[in-house]
Amino acid sequence: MNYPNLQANDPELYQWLDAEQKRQKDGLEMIPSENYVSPAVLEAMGSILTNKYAEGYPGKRYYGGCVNVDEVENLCKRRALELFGAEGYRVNVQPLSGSPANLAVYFALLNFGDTVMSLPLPLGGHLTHGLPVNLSGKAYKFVFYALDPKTELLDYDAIASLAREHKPKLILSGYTAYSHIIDFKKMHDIAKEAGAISMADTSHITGLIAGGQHPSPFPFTDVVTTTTHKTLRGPRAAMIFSKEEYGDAIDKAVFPGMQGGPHEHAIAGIAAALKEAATPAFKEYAAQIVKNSQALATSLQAEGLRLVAGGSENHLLLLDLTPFRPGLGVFLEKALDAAHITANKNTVPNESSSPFYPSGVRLGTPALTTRGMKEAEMTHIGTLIAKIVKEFSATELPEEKSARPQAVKDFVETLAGNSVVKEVRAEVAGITARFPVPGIA
Ligand code: DSN
Repeated sequence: MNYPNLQANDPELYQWLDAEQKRQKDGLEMIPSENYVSPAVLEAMGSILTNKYAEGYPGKRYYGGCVNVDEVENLCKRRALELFGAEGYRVNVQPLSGSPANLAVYFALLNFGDTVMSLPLPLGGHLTHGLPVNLSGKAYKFVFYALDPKTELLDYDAIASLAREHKPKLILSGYTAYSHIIDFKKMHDIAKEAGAISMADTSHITGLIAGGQHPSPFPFTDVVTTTTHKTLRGPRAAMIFSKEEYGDAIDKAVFPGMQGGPHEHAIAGIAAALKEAATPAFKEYAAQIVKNSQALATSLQAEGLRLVAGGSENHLLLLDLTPFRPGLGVFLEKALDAAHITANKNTVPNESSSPFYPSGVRLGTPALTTRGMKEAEMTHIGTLIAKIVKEFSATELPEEKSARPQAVKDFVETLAGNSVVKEVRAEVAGITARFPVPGIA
């Protein structure tokens, strides 16, 4: 039991933390953007630093009593620059999360209406990479590049020619559902040729970069943003690295442009995670994430399932269920959930259904690797996922849009009594019992 005070004083709230703790322990966490932080990161996040206001930056605050948080924030920044060998860069560790970090960069370096190039969300981009309903898509003119329709990989020649045509002010790389290596140097060179700022949102793969498992965007990319809670295994927060010439504008955009007081407890959590990420053990962890992802891909493919772009070179893979039924992703997410495997529905390239009822499921290995699972477990888990896919592969998404929510509800109700779900859930319990979660007693 990790929350004795809540348990004693607020049982109404405690019950949900307790239930969530059990869910995180008893299930296979396979959302590629999730992870389990260390007890040290949890301590920092739950620390008394949450009591402190510190608007401003170290040495230039708008509040008294910042002597200690100044040291925490400076330590965090030093560790961040050292970990990535980011010489000539400045880092801002105050963004509250990834979306505000990206918006702060645009706010700092662009005028409203300026042209930006990115990969759209349905192909693996992000909300803040220009989705029309997101502030990014409303405030700036996004021109989208696509993936090569045959290989489902980035087509650098096509991106370069689009950049020549549109002359954007900023070109964005870094994705949320791309399972292969990104050539950040090529993306930077394309930007420079077009007279654009190069920006990489490395959120998903920052831990792999730190661990030497993915080429780095340093020391050439103009601006690098990242969340800290994915493969980096830190708290829910973000950082912006920028070449010195952009540093003042970015600092001003974060505070006072977009945010007030920074979350110094989260900054302490980032500092703790960065120390861990600099160890040889973290390098091994990053290498194992990739080996596990490849073992999982091999297992799923051996079961006859289709992976977008033919597999995985990083921490994630995208299962395309279109060959069974368009729109099957939503049902599969629910069925996996019932079997205690947590993943998320996702669009696939050339999606033939819709973003809310997509045809894919995104899977990842960072959290399972944190628990110590290796290739043998991934191979086994691949067969379990395939069992679920095959059991439900004929599930039809109604043509009629208004009938879809009820169809999903009805489907979920059938899951508790399904024998394949029960069988897979029992096997999942056998696996999770052998691999404790750090920080969960
Ligand atoms: N929502 C995150 C993800 O799951 O990929 C990206 O910010």
